[in-house]
Amino acid sequence: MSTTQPAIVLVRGDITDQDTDVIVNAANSSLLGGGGVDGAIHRRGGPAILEDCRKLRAGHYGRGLPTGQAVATTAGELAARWVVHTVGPVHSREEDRSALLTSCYRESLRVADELGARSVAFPAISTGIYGWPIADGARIAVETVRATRTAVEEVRFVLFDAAAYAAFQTALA
Ligand code: AR6
Repeated sequence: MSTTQPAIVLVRGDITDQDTDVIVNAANSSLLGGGGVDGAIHRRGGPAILEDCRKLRAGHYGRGLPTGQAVATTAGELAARWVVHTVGPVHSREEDRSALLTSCYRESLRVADELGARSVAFPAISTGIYGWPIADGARIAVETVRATRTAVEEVRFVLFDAAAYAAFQTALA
């Protein structure tokens, strides 16, 4: 695997519009859908994604996908080739779970490398329903991508709102 640093690109918009090889889903352990990014991906990608997720649950991931890990399925009707599902940690004020959030980005890139993907779109994992403060979530995302050896050439962070976009700009600077 030849590895150089991927270019990091910030986009304000909807992750389901992206034409990258991989779209990363901020999923939950059940892999069976939810709200936020997860809901949007399953809605636009169609039933083939859920079908693959059910197969994963019937096989190796009988107890679900553990927090911090990542696994690939088809992207169904999305423009991407694959969806890589990862489970972010729920934010806690009592316990430092940042290693798990770091793991989401690192493991997603590892799975993307296994697939031979050149471009990967990430949402700001855990910063919605799971409550992670956006500034810290952005810092962890950018630092982890910069520190990970990967053959992926472009990492695109797709931010839904102005505040998230600004947080990633600050983290990149
Ligand atoms: N495109 C890009 N970003 C989005 C989109 C979209 N279409 N929709 C939301 N965001 P979240 P989490 C932003 O809640 O915090 C689900 O129910 C959003 O503003 O999608 O990891 C799963 O099944 C936020 O900044 O994911 C889990 O149960 C970021 O994406 C749980 O939510 C992540 O928000 C996971 O929670």
